[in-house]
Amino acid sequence: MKTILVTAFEPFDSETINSSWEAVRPLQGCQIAGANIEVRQLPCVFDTSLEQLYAAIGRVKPEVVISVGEAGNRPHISVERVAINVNDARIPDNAGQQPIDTLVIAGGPTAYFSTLPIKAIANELNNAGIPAKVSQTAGTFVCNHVMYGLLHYLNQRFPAVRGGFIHVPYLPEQATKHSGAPSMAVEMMTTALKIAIESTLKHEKDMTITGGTTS
Ligand code: PCA
Repeated sequence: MKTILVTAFEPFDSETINSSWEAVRPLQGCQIAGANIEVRQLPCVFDTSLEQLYAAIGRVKPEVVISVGEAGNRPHISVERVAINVNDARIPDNAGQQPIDTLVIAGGPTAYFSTLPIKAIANELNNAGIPAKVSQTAGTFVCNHVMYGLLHYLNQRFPAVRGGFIHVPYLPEQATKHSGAPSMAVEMMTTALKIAIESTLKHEKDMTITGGTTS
């Protein structure tokens, strides 16, 4: 049976919960479209997050890796197209590190494209009544760092394994503390991730450019 590794993050930026973890946590041990789902929480810390991700890939041996993070200012599910080789932190991470204009991987290409079927995922989410878009930036904080490190690692070590990143909005209970912030119910986010997994298993390739690097 295929295994899919789904990661999410611990809380950061003085939040007590992280919407990505709340959405991903219920998927542990689920079977979706004949695949077994393994979930892991990553620390919101540069480098340590990647060490833990690589260790999880080594243990779980997944066919697909989907990393999920919180983007509190976005109203929809963001299916990320590209990760860039830049760390440029607006705030310190959970270990107090705040890299400015450093490389994620020295000597790595400028960027990696997601190898998930990003257009198919966004379309199928919208067809299910869930607001979603392909996003052209995962930012320059720990989420982009994890997406870049994931795609670099898969490219170098496990080229047959597909991977990518999805950002989810705040949960309603988080949005109450940020005036005017958009939010989405956790059940809708979890359903969205199930659809993203089904869509990934259904579409080996997308209509868009996937799997390449830019240098
Ligand atoms: N969101 C942050 C890091 C952890 C998370 O959930 C980001 O978008 O970089």
